[in-house]
Amino acid sequence: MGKSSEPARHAPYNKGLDSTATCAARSALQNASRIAVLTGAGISAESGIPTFRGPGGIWRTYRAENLATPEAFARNPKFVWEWYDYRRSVIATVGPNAGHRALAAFEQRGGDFTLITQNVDGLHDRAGSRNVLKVHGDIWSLRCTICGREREEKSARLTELPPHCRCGGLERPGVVWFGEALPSSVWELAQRAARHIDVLLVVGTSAVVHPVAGLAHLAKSHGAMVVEVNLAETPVTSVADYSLRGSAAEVLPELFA
Ligand code: BJW
Ligand code: ZN
Repeated sequence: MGKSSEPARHAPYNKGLDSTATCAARSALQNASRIAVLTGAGISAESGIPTFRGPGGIWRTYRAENLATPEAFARNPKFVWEWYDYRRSVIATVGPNAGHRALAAFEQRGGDFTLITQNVDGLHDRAGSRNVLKVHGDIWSLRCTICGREREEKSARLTELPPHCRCGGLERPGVVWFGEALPSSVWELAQRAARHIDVLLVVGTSAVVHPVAGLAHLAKSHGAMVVEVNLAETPVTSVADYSLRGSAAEVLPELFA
């Protein structure tokens, strides 16, 4: 274990992977009965999927209003679908990284564990995680705008753009756009978990998109310890007991070692 002059309980930053904060967070996770993990785009960055904000982020190149709103889709479904088709093709060529795999392995040990993700890429599933609460939907799911039928379509490139349902209706990506409600049963489970856990681990999210951004505060106000893993400071940092500055693929295997 490395040396740190900060008291372990309130050490805000780690100082290298073997820091006091990392060791304390690891032992909190080992001793906790109920754990939830909230992930964001940062966990998939080392797999080669761009994040949304920050350097190289998707929203630095594209305007969210033109691509990730129901209004944009209503205006030009083909344009929106071309972007999603492209992203699906990028995701299909990459795989889960050590961060995804560490979470899947930890879940397989058994116990009360909830994985909540804002990511639509499906990399947690591909790493072997079960019962992933996908609060922003799934890019591999298509939903009919007329009859509501949902189907999974995993081919990297769709044959028809925009795709249509067997009822003839236009299909949309099964993701949550700005201004849309989160899938209610999934969101309910995520909030319930946040209220009943001992430790919430928040990984690779800028924590600026609501309502998910409020989960760390909800967990904290219900007595959970909050541990953050991120390259940068975020609004979660102020409520986190431990903020581990590092990449998800490096820190998570250490945390669950
Ligand atoms: C690493 C790393 C490494 C990098 N290791 N770390 C004003 C104030 C408050 C709220 C609002 C407001 N105006 C509008 C709203 C509401 C809006 C919102 O929150 N907007 C804010 C942005 C201002 N929210 C909504 O509209 C939501 N719905 C809603 O509120 O509904 C209300 C309602 C109720 C009832 C009926 C109707 C409506 C819906 C939000 C949907 C978000 N959708 C997206 C797109 C999904 C589909 C797709 O992928 O195309 O979800 S946007 C995008 O942001 C995506 C993500 O899931 C989400 C969060 O991003 P995330 O994961 O945090 O990524 P980044 O890039 O932001 O951060 C990456 C982080 O990783 C950084 O911190 C890096 O440092 C770090 N990192 N590499 C560790 N290797
Ligand atoms: Zn249909």
